[in-house]
Amino acid sequence: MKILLTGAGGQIGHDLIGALAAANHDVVSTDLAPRPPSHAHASGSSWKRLDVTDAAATERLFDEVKPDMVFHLAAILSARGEKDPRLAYDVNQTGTWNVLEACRKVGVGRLVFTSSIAVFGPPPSGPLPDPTPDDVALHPTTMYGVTKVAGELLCAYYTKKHNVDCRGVRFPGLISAAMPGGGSSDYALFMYVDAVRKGGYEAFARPDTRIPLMYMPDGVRALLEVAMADRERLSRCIYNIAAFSPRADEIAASVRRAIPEAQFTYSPDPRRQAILDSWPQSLDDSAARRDWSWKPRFDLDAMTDDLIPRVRRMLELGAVLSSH
Ligand code: AKB
Repeated sequence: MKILLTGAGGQIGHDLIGALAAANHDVVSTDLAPRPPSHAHASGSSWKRLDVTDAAATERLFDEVKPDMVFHLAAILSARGEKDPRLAYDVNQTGTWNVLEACRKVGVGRLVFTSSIAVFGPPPSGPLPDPTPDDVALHPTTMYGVTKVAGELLCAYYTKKHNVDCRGVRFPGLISAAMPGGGSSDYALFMYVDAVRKGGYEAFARPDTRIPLMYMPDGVRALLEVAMADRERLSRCIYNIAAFSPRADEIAASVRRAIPEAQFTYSPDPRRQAILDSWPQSLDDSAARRDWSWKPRFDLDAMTDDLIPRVRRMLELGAVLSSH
């Protein structure tokens, strides 16, 4: 199958390109930026420049490539989006519109959308139910969340009206040995990275912060499973998926199993803490489990055991990550 990725230079693209290529798909990776050195493993797949905010360029490239399926990953995440809401609106909202319109005009049959737990926020009537199901009223508190809600609704609209078969998942905070990109959930990854390279980490979140998290291999598998599922099995377009929901200090304890000397302190950043506090503590993913047999493979400690050697390798290869 010919598969085009938008935003391929980000954290998900890093692992998704390899998984698609391993399954013998013909992968065309696109991003505003050139292929990052961290994506050198994907040098077999082609890389093209695409700014999804440019409608004409998006349609032109889709027409040239004529993909069977598009994974739409391009997005500005929650923390960066609050620093530059206009940019988040342009990339996430206008970009998603442009990608859907290009699919409609060029006749791309299927689009896979990456939504997020950021679509949720506390309703006026009280806290979110825990676990939070797929269908609660959505009250996002960030521009990222607002645009992801709109993207989900556009996906349902294009599926119904324009025969573009859109499906996708609401990702928890994703953790992997790759560059994160301006998310509020990044504290969780930096607990690993800074424990390895500095012997500890000052988290920008409180120790009792609890949000849904997922290890990237499960996240990539979820995307592939929902992408390839028979349409008749899907009762909705976008699904909650869940793996584990540790407190920040439980992540620290898990890291200390592997690096006993690692020191963790907590200095909450009010803006990012408010975003984290607005998200669900855990997700109900029973619809994904029922419709396409979704099941995570990694719990917190299994992720820790697999991830720490990968973080070591990433740092040896010279990745430069800023903790803030
Ligand atoms: C973020 O923190 O903004 C993202 C997300 C949870 O979608 N990682």
